Amino acid sequence: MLADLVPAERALLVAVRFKARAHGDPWPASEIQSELKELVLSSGLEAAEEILLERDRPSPATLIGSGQAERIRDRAAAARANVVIFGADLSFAQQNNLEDEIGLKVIDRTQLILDIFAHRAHSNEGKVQVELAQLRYLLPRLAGKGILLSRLGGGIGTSGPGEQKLEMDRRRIRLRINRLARELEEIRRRRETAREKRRSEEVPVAVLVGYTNAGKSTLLNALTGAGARTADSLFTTLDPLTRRLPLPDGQGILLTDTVGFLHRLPHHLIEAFRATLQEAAEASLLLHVMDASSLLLQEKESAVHEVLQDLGADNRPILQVLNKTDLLQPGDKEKLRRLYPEGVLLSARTGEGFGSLKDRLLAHLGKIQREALVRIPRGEEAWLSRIYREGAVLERQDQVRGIKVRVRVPLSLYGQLKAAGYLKLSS
Ligand SMILES: Nc1nc2c(ncn2[C@@H]2O[C@H](COP(=O)(O)OP(=O)(O)OP(=O)(O)O)[C@@H](O)[C@H]2O)c(=O)[nH]1
Ligand SMILES: [Mg+2]
Repeated sequence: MLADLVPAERALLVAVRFKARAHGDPWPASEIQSELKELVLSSGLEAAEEILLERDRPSPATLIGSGQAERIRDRAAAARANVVIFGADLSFAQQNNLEDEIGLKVIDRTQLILDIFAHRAHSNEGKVQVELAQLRYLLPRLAGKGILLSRLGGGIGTSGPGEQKLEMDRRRIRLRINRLARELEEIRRRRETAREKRRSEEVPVAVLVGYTNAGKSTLLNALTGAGARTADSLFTTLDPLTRRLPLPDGQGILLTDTVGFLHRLPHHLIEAFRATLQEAAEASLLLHVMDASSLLLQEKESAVHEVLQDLGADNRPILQVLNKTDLLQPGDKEKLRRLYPEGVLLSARTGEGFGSLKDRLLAHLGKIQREALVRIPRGEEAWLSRIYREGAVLERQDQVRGIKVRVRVPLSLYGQLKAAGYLKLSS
């Protein structure tokens, strides 16, 4: 990758928080600042110096005002930084003005996040989605036809699957966007077919969703031995990974791990990752994995809900999983139980709480009902009594060789009727 060829970049971090209500961020300034630092470190850059700016409202030309830009220039020089990273989004004009005033390359929050995604994309699907998001971000930033992206220089903001784009002009970028969008549509269709197949096999799917770094992949690994990559870093997982979790009832459930969320996640990325995240919108259950040891537990929870809403997945049943209980202080668990009476407290690291998670998954499966048309042969009426006991008979027709019934039964019984060969047509 291009970024690997250029000398390590030393970044000056500028966290920005506006106080005016219309522009405000509910997060405390210190947390905005530490999330920016985590993002920067996750992108592989060195954090040379950090500045926190609290302003009333954004200034149209430079976001932070000219006086502040001068201050940044001096601080950057003192810290020998060669790139300035803003923890806010900048318009094209703001970015240009700031670069002029500061005299260094300026990267905004969306570009930083896109860069991390670009480094993490391994699968074709991941690469297509990231490149599409990068190009859609860059297109309106090309001032005029013919201006080359290479003016951005190497390093941060130019790495990843989209790096060959450097020499492209607007027209070629549009063509490439169209091609990638078509490829993505193809991917979406393939995923849809795979989901159809699972639906027809009646396998329930639970999708692990949650804030980045909450421990989703660690939990999937601990439960199923999946071997997914985990790290104390943001956006470790990009590609969905599905594994079967056997449960004591002899059936099981499919668990799908996927990309983590972030507060103010760039819309470009949500759009681009729609194909991957569609799993969540159709899940039988969402396991919302939270880092119970985080000081921003509830803020992160609402950030996740916002993304789920954006994806049309907020109507799915949710099981709250409060992870990392091994890091809690005495007394924390009681507090969490009061805050999340429906939640499961567990530690993906130690295995504490896995039993109750499995019980809750079983309880969820027990609630899933299926309608079916069934024919019970004479002599096998015991099945019929089970159907009456565990489910409901919607229609009944007594025939010479057996009893034909339309039933609504729990998934487990449905599976057993199917295995016994009594299922006629699913309805
Ligand atoms: N102490 C402790 N650490 C945990 C636990 N679960 C996960 N972690 C750590 O938290 C960090 C993030 O874990 P991941 O499983 O990669 O998190 P993720 O939710 O998949 O993150 P993304 O893929 O980036 O969205 C890693 O350093 C894990 O070792 C836990 O129960 N206890
Ligand atoms: Mg992960």
